[in-house]
Amino acid sequence: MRTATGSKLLGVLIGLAVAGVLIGLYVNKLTLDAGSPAYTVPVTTQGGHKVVDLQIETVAAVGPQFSPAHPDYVSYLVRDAQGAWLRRTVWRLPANATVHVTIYNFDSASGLRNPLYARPQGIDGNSFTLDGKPTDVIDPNDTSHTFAVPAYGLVVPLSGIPDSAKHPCGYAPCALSLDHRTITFTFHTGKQGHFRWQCFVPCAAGWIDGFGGPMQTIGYMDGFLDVV
Ligand SMILES: [Cu+2]
Repeated sequence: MRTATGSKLLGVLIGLAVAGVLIGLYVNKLTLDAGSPAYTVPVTTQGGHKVVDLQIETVAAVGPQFSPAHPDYVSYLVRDAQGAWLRRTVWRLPANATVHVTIYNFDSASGLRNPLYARPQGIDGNSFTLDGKPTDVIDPNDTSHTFAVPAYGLVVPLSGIPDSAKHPCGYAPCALSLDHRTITFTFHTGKQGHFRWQCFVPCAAGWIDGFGGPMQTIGYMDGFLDVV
């Protein structure tokens, strides 16, 4: 009797360990599969202080040019100094710097699961500009994506384009002549480190709860700030 219980327990423990390892391998695969090389954001110095200009676009479908394996993945892209869009979501930033961010969002709204994120936090003035207008809260249902850096207590909700938009972007890169919203804000990096950033809107259409695929793969809706 005792031995039977003991071997049952052992069986359960082995089963749990195997499941844990498999989950770990799966997450590791997702992270590395479409992992992103780092993009070093150019730095300027103003009055002895480091300043960077980070330009990003968010798109409903990344397209075959950037991701032949997953053209329909929702994604972030970064703009380099020459104006070219790159599918890189690991951004190298200087420590103790001011970061001016411009996000062009070409996607429509999915809505926030947690309405608290409709109010920006962790940015200068806890306010951003939305199409040029100072904004400190949006309707949670209008949210398309968020840009969030949990280690900084930073979250910015990105308003979507209306479903009735006449000139939506198909595949990235999306030209600024197509329908989009423009969001600008400023934040500051502190000490050196490797900080995760991510979207908190369940925007991955076709995945369980909208949180699979591009939402859990580095290089689409997630990345890192490499603060050096
Ligand atoms: Cu998103």
